[in-house]
Amino acid sequence: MTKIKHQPDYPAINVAVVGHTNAGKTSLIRTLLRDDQFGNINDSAGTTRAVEKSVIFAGDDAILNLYDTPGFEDSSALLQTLDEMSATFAARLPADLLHTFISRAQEFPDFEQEIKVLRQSLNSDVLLYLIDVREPLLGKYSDEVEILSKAGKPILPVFNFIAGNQPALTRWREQMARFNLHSALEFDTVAFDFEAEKRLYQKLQSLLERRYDTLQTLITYRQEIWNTLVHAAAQRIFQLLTEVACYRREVSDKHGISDADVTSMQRFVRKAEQSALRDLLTIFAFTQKDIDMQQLAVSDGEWELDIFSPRALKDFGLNAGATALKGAATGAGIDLMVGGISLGAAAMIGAALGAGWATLRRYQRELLAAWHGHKWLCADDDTISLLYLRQRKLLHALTQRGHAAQNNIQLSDNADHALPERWHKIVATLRQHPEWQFNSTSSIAYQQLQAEVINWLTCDGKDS
Ligand SMILES: Nc1nc2c(ncn2[C@@H]2O[C@H](COP(=O)(O)OP(=O)(O)OP(=O)(O)O)[C@@H](O)[C@H]2O)c(=O)[nH]1
Ligand SMILES: [Mg+2]
Repeated sequence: MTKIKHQPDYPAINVAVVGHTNAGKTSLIRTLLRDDQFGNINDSAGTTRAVEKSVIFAGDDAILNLYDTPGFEDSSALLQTLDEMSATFAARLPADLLHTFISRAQEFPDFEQEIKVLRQSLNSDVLLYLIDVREPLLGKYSDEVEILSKAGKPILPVFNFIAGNQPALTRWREQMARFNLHSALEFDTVAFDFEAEKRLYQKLQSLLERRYDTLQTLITYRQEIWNTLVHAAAQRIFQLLTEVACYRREVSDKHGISDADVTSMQRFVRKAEQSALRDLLTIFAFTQKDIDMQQLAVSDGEWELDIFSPRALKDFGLNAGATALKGAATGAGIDLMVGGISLGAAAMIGAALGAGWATLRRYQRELLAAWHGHKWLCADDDTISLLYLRQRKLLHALTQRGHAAQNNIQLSDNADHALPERWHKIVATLRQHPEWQFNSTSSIAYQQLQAEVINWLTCDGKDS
């Protein structure tokens, strides 16, 4: 971790999050805090009723004080009231008008919420002005900007609900430019996109030049945390792959593979995947609501489609029919391990070479052993591939790298299905080390494989 520069002379930067009701102010703060318990969020207007402070730290240093505020409701009436008031006395600065208005708050009970916003705006260093770009460009929004401008603070418009709303976004950008607000941020508040978060801090750097270093400290710190999270998630996926690829269950020679053997293997795989899925959601502090908004096929901490369902294979471009290559031990996601190689893999190699006989000769000893009682049931390659592809997709959704792909579903679908070049080789190696299932950390070979898979998962696009 980078050592955080202590800046005792500088207080935290005060950021007021303001905007129309329901624009997503509280959601934005939750996302920045990684705290799904902060405040209340609701589809109905007027959810936040009081200013609420939260703090973003870099290490022990408070960097940002974020102030959630109630949403504006009737800004046109407010602007009219302010205009009327301004006619009655000569305010030196627009902010003086706001101060006077606030000092006479009891005369304006209808603006109780708005007064809280104005007070907080005057006490802040910068305003984040949240905009739901799906809203039409109505006068009330212009009035909001005009009122907020009177506080004399830098304003950063933050465009929310941007996914799939490009034309609306362009209109809003033009609208803000008319108010001299040329720098703005696109940020889907429910999307957990570190790049967007970084851009937010960078925009604040340009608006608050004197606080550049403080904000840089924050950017560096958050970047490290983010990298750590992504790495931890990729490591967890590799652990899942190891658990499942290394799984073996000895099959009685006398009775062959029983239903109980198959059920037990399947139960193991399901539980392993479920536990990994829950860990990934926990790492990124994702809630069911986030999952729903990202349209992930996950509910109650489980994938909706069972890992052994043919539909699940098909969804990821894995061809259930190809398992026919595997000879006797097909179906239900199972394979037979014989010696160091699975029958499925042996048959695939044979088929690929176009010479079943050569394969047979090469693995003669192991194959013979199968007939003489040393058989293990294991998960087949397709199942392990599917585990990888599903978790990779989840990771992309959690880190929002799938987000840009919303405009290009075709591309993202293909990318969802491609396995890395060395994929089958890695699975074969894992299978040969059943001891890694429970104790692997000291093995250098294991660590190398782990590093390779983590690299696939964390370096976007380079794995296919
Ligand atoms: N799909 C989607 N929904 C969002 C996004 N941001 C917020 N929402 C939803 O929009 C609704 C309003 O969000 P809030 O964060 O409560 O909005 P607010 O601006 O704090 O509202 P008030 O406190 O009432 O002024 C909630 O149902 C959120 O779940 C987003 O980026 N995408
Ligand atoms: Mg709110």
